[in-house]
Amino acid sequence: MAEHESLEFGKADFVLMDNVCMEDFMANLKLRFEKGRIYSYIGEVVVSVNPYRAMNIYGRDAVEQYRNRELYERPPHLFAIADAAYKAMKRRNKDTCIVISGESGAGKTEASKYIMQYIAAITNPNQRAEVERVKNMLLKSNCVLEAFGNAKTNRNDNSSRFGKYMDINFDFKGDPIGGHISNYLLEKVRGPYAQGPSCSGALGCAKYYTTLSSINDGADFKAVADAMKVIGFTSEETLTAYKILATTLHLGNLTFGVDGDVILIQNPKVVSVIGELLSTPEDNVEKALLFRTVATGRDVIDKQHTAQEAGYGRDALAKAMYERLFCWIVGRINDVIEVKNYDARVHGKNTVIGVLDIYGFEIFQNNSFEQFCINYCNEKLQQLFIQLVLKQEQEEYQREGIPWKHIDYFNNQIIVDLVEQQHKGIFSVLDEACMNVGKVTDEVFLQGLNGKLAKHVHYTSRKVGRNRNLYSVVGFIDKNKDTLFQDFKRLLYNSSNPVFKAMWPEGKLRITEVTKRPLTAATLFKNSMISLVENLACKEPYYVRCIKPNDVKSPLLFEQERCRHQVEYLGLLENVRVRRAGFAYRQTYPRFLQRYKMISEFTWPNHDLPSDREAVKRLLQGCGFDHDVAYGKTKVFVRTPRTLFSLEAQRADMLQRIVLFLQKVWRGTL
Ligand code: AOV
Ligand code: MG
Repeated sequence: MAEHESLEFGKADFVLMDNVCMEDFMANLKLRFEKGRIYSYIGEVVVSVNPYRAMNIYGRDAVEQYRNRELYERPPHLFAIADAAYKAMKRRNKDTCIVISGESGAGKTEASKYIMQYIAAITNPNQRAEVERVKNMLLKSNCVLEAFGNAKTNRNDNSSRFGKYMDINFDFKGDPIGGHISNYLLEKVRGPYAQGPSCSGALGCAKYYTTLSSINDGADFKAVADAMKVIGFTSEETLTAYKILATTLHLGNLTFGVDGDVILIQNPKVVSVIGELLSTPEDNVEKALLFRTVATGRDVIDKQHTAQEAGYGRDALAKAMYERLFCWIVGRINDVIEVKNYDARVHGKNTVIGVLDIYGFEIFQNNSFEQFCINYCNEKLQQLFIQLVLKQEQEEYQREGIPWKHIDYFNNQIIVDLVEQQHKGIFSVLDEACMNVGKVTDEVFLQGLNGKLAKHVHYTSRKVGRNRNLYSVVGFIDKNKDTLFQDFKRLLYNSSNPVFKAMWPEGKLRITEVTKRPLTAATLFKNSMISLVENLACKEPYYVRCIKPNDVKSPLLFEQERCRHQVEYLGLLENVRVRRAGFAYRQTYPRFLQRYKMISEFTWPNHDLPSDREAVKRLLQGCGFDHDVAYGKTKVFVRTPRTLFSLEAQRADMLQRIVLFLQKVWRGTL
């Protein structure tokens, strides 16, 4: 129950809804959005609706209002959740994490920045130089990652094309001493290449051009250049980074043709520009684009591409260079922000707050491999969410010595298994199909799925049913193989620019030495998701669920259907139910008294009972609410929201009477 908020703004916490149903949930969400209240709670989960306008709620004064306060004392805010995560870490020595989810454009990245900003604002009161350095690095790293990893899409002008998980390490004083970034670079395919190789040329060009032009924008460009310098990139490295972006741009312009039996490049000038950018002879670039070196027994021969293969190779090269650049930048940032010289024996435990800014669930008209991966990731996070929320509840009840009753919920594990299970899951079937020699088609893969999964209750082939997410297998095989011809790796390794050489060490291998099949995109993604979830599962989680109110970036429009859909797949209603199945509200005894002591003669203005626990008991018995509460060791638990409303109403009533009384005293009329 948030203080200073009246019902004029709707219910600040959805747990306090009279009726848990979609209609009421949506009405409340809409009302709050229209009243400019973009944040709400479901217990300790923040629900955020993108305001699409500058809000004056993130300044220094706001920071001070949330600093060191309890969640329910102030109106819902990201700062409150950041503070809760920070307090848990500092007071209880817990590693915590903040998981931000929602679809493209819902406000995840902005939220993660406000959270970082808050943490930066409340730490290092003594202005220690080393801590300031680390903070500066962490904030600067964001600027660089955005410059290279974000682009304009039709859904978001500043869309992250990567999932990001950032750990911030704190020393025993609670000051940041370093960090680590993991990137989940999937969104490279969310943009230009999602449409398939055939039309990626032009689109890819536009997309990369936006990336480039956005960081070439005067001030921005300078900020990025400065940030790169601070992080320690040499000017040669920075220049090479730009050269890579430029190369991907030019690759997008390349077209192939055939003359009789011979394949050729239709715009050879582009090749010479690329040669220059890559510090490689033009002829080598041309050869790598048109031929493929293959080993047949002991012989090594140059096999000419078809125009289609060449186009595929060109797109794969652009993607791979961009991806490698991004991973390399992340690696370099990690080198400088990594915690150094921390001796736990001297300094005590080093604790962590992780911030996850990941791509949200998405279903389009036509869904392919990318949506499948993104949605698998979200199913997995949803599963973790349900498990942890329940687990947290359960643990709290145990800690407080309150009996716990089991809650039934939809166990998402079955969906997760359908995708990732060894030998039987969709990813396994896909990998198996990709291992086959000869021409493997998407159709063969589909048959494989039908063979193995026909009986699975959550798998259907070709049938459109309600509540089913439909994916098209077209492109799965190619996207999963994600092959970059060896010739390109050797080309880049043999560049006279040492930065390229360092980025592509595997280009050192000669054709006859390459035997190992690289891991498929699905396997890499699955492995990274499994390790992400393991990492999150051992931390105390806090959640921000972001909602995008409309598709036109309007601050005024709340598109009911659009929002309802998001509330549905984020499982927010289920979240409210889980939260209410136990106790809707809990508070420590002293805080509870602080808020409600005026409503009982036993506790106002002070009580003389042996403990705050006894005093709260007396107060609630006096009001007739004893049956609806449980008394834990340190907290009182209130089962139904109605009881809380009633307490709130009595409190408001009493406060008013006190005010009237004081006014009378003041005017001397008493
Ligand atoms: P995303 O991270 O969730 O999308 P962003 O955080 O980039 O979305 O937000 C998209 C845009 O919405 C921003 O550029 C802002 O214009 C606006 N916005 C979001 N949150 C706020 C806020 N709190 N106050 C004001 N404006 C806001 V993606 O990265 O596309 O999944 O891939
Ligand atoms: Mg983003």
